[in-house]
Amino acid sequence: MSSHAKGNLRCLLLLLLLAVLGLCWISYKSDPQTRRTSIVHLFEWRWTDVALECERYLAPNGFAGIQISPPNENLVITMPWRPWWERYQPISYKICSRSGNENEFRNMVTRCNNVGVHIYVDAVFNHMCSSGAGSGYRGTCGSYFNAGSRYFPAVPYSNFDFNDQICKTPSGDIANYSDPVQVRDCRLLGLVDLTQRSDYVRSKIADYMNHLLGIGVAGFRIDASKHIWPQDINAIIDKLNNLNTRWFPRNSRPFIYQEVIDMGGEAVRSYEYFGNGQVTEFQYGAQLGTVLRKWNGKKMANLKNWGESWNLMPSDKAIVFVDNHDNQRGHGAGGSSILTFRNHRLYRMAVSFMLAHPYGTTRIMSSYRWPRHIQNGTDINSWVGPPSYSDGSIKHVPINPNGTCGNGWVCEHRWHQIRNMVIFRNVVYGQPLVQWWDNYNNQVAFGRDGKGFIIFNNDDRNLFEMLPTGLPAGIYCDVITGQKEGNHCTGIEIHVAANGLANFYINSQAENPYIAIHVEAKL
Ligand code: QV4
Ligand code: CA
Repeated sequence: MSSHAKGNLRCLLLLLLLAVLGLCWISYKSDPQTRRTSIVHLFEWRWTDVALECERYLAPNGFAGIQISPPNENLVITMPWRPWWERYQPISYKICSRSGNENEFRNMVTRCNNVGVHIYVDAVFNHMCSSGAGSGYRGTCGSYFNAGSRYFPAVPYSNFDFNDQICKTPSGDIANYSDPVQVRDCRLLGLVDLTQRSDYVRSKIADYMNHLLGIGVAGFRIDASKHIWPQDINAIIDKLNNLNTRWFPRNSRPFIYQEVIDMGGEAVRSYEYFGNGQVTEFQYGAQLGTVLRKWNGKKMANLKNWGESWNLMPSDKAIVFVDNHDNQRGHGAGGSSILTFRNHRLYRMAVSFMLAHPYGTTRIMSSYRWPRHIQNGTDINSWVGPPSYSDGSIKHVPINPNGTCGNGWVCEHRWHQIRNMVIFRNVVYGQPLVQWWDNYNNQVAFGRDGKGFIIFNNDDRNLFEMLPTGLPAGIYCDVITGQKEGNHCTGIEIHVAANGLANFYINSQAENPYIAIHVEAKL
């Protein structure tokens, strides 16, 4: 080959390399939501509605996954209407519940996986139904059971599979939360307690979970994990198959998060469960609620070292949320500081702070309305189940022309501030928190290194500040008062100068007293 030809070849190879690099760059650039980071709990939704929501809303807005209500057969309870919590009283592991049958479940998992939204199943296997439930064919699939004799033939379980001989309290119920043994081996709320130390029980539970994995679910919330020995959860996880390779890479393991309520002061601690996967961080919503409500002298400036320094668990272990289906109605733990959709102004700020902050894996609550009725400090209607017809069937979730939900569904995940912050979190993924600013009170701001910036005014005086954002120069559209549509901004525009400085004004009385900007919302 002449040296001239060699030169041409080299040139060609170089061009080819550049072309490949260019293609990679383009595909990277054209997919701003490569990393999806948030889970939404579609509490009590029907499977057919979940499937539609994946396709029409969750996938296009970058949601990573959904926590669904327990899909297995449960005890039908009428009081005279059906409480939401009947679903935490299993009768068998058949897939049929008020949310739908197995065909509808399979259809949902397929359709959600096809658009890249993963399904996380609420797995209830600490217990079966209440010991006082009697007997009969009162499961949601019509299966027979006898709670008194601990007989659940549709699994099958019999009295050998329960902790009655192992629990040492006189009543058989958990009496003292400072004794870790009875927390695990006695009955939670009188629910008949399975003995997960038995290989038979472990196998029955794993069979159920493997059935779901085969259908294509991506992981599990393990209900009442505090009441199961961590080593028993570990033994069950060891029996689980990998994720379905129709949608997931070979050898992918199920995502596991365990429900442990550790507010301090009890025998069982969340770190005992870290070896099995992630754990719910209930301190997160309780503390954030206290700060935003300005209780106990707390202020947003205190959030400068939010995270592990607040005695929260390590970030990579934590599932975080502002409220959940229990503490939004006074069940479980968390206390009065918990913010919910009812305090919508503070709630939006809390959820947005959570989504902007790098700590933890974030879960958004999506609720239904119920007629709250407080008597002597407790909500006597906290049992009220989802919007349903007189035959007990759950109502569908109709979408109004403005994108909100009808039929009594709150759909917090569709509030545009929350939706836009789910996108914000994806855009800033992996970027460290930088440029923290506060006024020593309740005006705070921080950036996510070159990708996004957020600023809050939870004080009673207006905010006027010029602050370094760390963002490239340009005009950005605030995703809280509006959003970028085409090349136009429907909200406040923020001008970032060449040196990264920008002026912010936030009226303390504003309906949304905060501003969030990110590089995908640059005009
Ligand atoms: C009643 C009495 C008991 C008595 C029993 C006798 O309160 O003292 O022993 O009767 O039969 C419902 C009723 C409850 C009733 C129980 C059994 O509310 O009053 O007990 O049924 O009949 C949900 C609800 C519970 C509900 C339960 C089962 O929140 O109210 O109980 O479903 O239907 C702790 C745990 C934590 C738990 C949290 C609520 O550490 O794990 O309490 N959270 C999870 C779920 C939650 C669910 C369960 C666990 C149980 O998130 O939704 O409880 O699966 O903090
Ligand atoms: Ca137990």
